[in-house]
Amino acid sequence: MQPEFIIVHQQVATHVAHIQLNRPNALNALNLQLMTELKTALQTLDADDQVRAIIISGNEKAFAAGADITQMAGKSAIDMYNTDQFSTWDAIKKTKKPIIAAVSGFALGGGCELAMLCDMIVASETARFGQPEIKLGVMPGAGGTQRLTRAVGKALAMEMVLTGRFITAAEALQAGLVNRITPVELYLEEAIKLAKEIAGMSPLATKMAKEAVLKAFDSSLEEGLHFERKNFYLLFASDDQKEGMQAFIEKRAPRFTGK
Ligand code: DAK
Repeated sequence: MQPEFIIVHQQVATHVAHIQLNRPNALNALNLQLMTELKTALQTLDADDQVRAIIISGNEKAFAAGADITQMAGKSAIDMYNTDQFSTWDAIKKTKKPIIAAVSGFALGGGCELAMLCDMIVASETARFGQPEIKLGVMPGAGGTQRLTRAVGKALAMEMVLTGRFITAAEALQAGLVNRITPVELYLEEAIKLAKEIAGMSPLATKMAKEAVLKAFDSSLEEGLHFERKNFYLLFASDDQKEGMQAFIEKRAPRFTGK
């Protein structure tokens, strides 16, 4: 069945797929259907050998202005528990291929959390990041207090979470939340450029490297180093390692196959 709230561009550049959140009338508010569609699309692209990097974007006005407030407003704690939205977010988190968020306009609440769930963020100058849940009488629920704090540090994270203040793209860059900023007309192009660069590497190595970097967030240094070492050794079992090193020696571009 065709998704209703996302558009999937299977091949926006060689080995690069693009998922566009597409609920423009609600600033791409993340309702349950949209999140399920996003999860399914990511799982499909993750299993597709032709895809090596994935971009998630919204539109110029909004990446996503948060979870759908109208859908949540009347819910009880038990409704929330039974809906189990976390299983969708957890499934998205399991995507092995690198994901770049291309953010323009609002990335708020769940929208900011979704961008942070991605591996890198390319932002347009108009991007605004925020965790305004406090103004709704709640708090971030999809990783905002944890990922934001790790990305920007305690002082700014506390301020954003406790006041709901939005930060600009420039502040986000300075704080380390985003990788780079572009003029609004170029943010998607820049994300594609970055994704293409990554897609030119060994797909096996990028997956294992991503996995190892993410390990830094939930392990001690010793455990993380041990994990890194395991993946490092494992890559010497791949054709891509032989090809990559041989290509260097022969002074030519490598041809990676993901084997
Ligand atoms: N939900 C539903 N509709 C939204 C929305 C949202 N988050 N944000 C905007 N819209 C809708 C507006 O209602 C409006 O619809 P119509 O009235 O035209 O039908 C349309 O989008 C355009 O919005 P505005 O007219 O408000 O546009 P403005 O430019 O004036 O203002 C704004 C833009 C972004 C400042 C404003 O829309 C706004 O404050 N939006 C709400 C931002 C917000 O509070 N976001 C946090 C939501 S709470 C979880 C996972 C995640 C979450 C929770 C649980 N689990 C896994 C369990 C996340 C929670 C949240 O994100």
